[in-house]
Amino acid sequence: MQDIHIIGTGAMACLWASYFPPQYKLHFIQRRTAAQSFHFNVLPHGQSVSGSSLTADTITAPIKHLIVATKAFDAKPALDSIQQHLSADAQVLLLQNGMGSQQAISQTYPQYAVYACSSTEGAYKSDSNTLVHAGMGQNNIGAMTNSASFARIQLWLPTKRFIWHQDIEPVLWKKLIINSVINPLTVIYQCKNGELIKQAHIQSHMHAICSELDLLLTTLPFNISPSYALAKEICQLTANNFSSMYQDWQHDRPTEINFITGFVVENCQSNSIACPHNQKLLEQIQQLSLGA
Ligand code: KPL
Repeated sequence: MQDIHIIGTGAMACLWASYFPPQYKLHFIQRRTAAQSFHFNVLPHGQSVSGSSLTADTITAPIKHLIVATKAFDAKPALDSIQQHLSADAQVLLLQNGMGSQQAISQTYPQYAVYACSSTEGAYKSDSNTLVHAGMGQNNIGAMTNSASFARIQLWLPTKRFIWHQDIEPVLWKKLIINSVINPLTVIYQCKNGELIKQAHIQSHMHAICSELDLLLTTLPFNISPSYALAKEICQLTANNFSSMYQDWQHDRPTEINFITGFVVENCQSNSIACPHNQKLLEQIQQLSLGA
């Protein structure tokens, strides 16, 4: 029986836990918990999932398979807090949005097999023990460190749940570009994703953001479609969704802006690309959100 450790109990943590057949032993690691176990149901199909509930202080067995399902700003601190429990051959799957946290972790822990996942799955928690798997999507996974490989990850992650990418970097960039257009603008204009492409004044703001992003894309060693077309398509496909940043902001939670627009602005600056519109967006969201 394989043990799977998962940091977090949010929507992505629960979704990934639900991928494993019952013979796997699941362990949910939380910052604090008085409970011994964690249980939830998955809607609409009604699957029931349980595992043990742990904190950094109550982990006993060495961790071999770890899924980090926190927000981007919590990922490295969470991993740091349990790193003494990782076994020498540990494999670590990172599920964070944006970019920067995956690179910081793989640079700090090059000795482990570290993987990054970019997901288009749609899921949310309707209460703390209910996961709603709202939209079927795709999990794209690739290696972040040298010892990470498809041969190793397929030994513990159900292969029908992910697509392996020899180079995950272009996949992460494409999602970053989409998130850096849609997410902050849905907060500024307080709207659903689809609304962004309906109103002329928002569209011209989108174009301004995208022309800076397109300049940044020319510095990359691979091709990514122009950012406005990418973002517009996702606005159409997810027209009825509130972006994750909108939801974080609505619930007074810290946003991932520093790992989305913050990463873009940093990269523009290091390539001497002027990005006043993205810079302004970064400052506006930082002022609106709790310190992340
Ligand atoms: O990934 C998303 C997010 O909200 O973070 C998009 C693709 C914008 C869908 O809402």
